[in-house]
Amino acid sequence: NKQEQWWKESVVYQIYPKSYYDSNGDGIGDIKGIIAKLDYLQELGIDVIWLSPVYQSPNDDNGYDISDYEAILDDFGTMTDWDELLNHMHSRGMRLVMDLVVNHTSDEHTWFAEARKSKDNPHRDYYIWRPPFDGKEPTDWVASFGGSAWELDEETGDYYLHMFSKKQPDLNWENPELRDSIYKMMKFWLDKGIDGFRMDVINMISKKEVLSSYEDYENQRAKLKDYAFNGERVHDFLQEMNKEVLSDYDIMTVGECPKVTPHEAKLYTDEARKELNMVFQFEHMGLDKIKGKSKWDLKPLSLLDLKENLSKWQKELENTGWNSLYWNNHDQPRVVSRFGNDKEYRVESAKMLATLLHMMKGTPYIYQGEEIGMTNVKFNQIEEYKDIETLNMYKERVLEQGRDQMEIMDAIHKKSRDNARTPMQWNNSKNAGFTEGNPWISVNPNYPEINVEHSLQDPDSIFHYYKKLIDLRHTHKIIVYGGYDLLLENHPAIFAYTRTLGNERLLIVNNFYAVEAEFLLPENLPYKAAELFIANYPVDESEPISRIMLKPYESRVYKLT
Ligand code: TEU
Ligand code: CA
Repeated sequence: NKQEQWWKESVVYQIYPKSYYDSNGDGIGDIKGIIAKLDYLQELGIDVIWLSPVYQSPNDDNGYDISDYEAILDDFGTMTDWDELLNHMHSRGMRLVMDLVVNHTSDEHTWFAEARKSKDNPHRDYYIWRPPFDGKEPTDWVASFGGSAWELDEETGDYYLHMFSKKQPDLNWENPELRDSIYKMMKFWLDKGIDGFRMDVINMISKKEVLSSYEDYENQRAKLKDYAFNGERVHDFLQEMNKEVLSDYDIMTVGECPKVTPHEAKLYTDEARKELNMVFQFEHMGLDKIKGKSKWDLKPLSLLDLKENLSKWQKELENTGWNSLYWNNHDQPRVVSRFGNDKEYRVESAKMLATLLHMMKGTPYIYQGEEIGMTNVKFNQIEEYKDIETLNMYKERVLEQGRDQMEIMDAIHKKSRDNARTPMQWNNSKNAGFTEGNPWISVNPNYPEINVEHSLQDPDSIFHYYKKLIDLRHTHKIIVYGGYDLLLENHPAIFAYTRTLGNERLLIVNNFYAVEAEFLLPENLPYKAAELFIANYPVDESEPISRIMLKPYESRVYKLT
């Protein structure tokens, strides 16, 4: 905010390697596959790639369960392939951000294999162990993927903590040797020349306070956020990490922080505090679920809620910290299906959502396939789904609780993480050109219509629109650094705002729905001329902007002078 930084001026593209491009026909995307697509990414114009985990892993959670931090998973290739990827990217002026998953390891990591051997093993304290309480779990905490967060280790009679699957034991950040081991591993990658880290659930690493209270067992029925997020020592740990590691390199850091509020986000990203550059917050991802319920318990999104929420983040982080901007990632359904209209107005609504986000202040993230308007998938059989979270939920609700199967499948169609994980759709040949073999997860059957090859050929495609948005950001500092102000706060269908830098001003107008909407320019917004920057319908540029009839999902960006 105070200072100009390359990571504030960048657009990031996330790659989920398993589903990107398979170079050798085994049905699994790989590193050589990414290298083969760098021309494509350069054409799009992105600056940074965030690569989801490619480390050695038994794949209980698709690589977010790491068994060796300094080795590449065989499915993805070799360290030589990875070195080549980095070289190719750097020679094109692209930067590489790696995923850092250090809230937990795999139970197959040598640290855990050692730790579970005996109570006095030197690695025992790398993890979080507690004796049984009254013959049962130490607390009634629940894991993110269902069931208790505690797993009994038969051998030593203690429970270990796992906030995700039982194959993802949580690391004990209270232990300084563990922290040193993590810092060493981070330096291993930084010294290879990477340009930053996306830190998986980094606001979960401090849990000490709650863990030490047992007397209170009956009252432990608090929600997850009270025992596992934003714990009391998290800022100490991040400041130490910054001092020991991050501050020695010119890199970017983004911490994935479920359940953060703007107040907490500022603590993580205030430049003066020397922790992280930005966080991924999740509030806007929760607006279409019933408050206090799980991600599967849905309600329709209200545009007023979305405006209120995104505007709050824009304003709160205006002078302190920095926002990340995203609609999608590998854990979220496809935004065009979720907040747009993937039927009659797929192209228009995808462009509208892109405009809305990319004209805001912060660093935008594009998730693979978003740039061609990929949609959610509807597999009819639960067997087609691969995601541990989806499968566990189905088992719990349908098989154990006997709930209505149709209703649960409907929730899966809307919210399963596999919506984001079907293979990237490259062309209209078999398997969308993703693989010559059998894909590890089925391709979305809409690939003959929605694919990269089409998008590249069609000058009006979503791809070309994203390319233009990225280009605008690169050429106009106001898009990066300008202040944000919401317009028409209570309008139920239009999301409009301005960006202001010095005496420059941008006007951004979006119709969020499939019916026409009338935009009336507020009177306190004087202008002499309006220059059209980008729009998702043809626009008569001589048309006055004081009153605009917006078509379904229409977006326009004007520069006002
Ligand atoms: O996700 C963290 C997280 O909070 C998840 O619970 C997320 O909210 C959920 O997937 C939404 O359904 C990170 C990774 O992004 C995810 O892929 C991993 O499974 C998880 O951490 C454990 O490493
Ligand atoms: Ca492969």
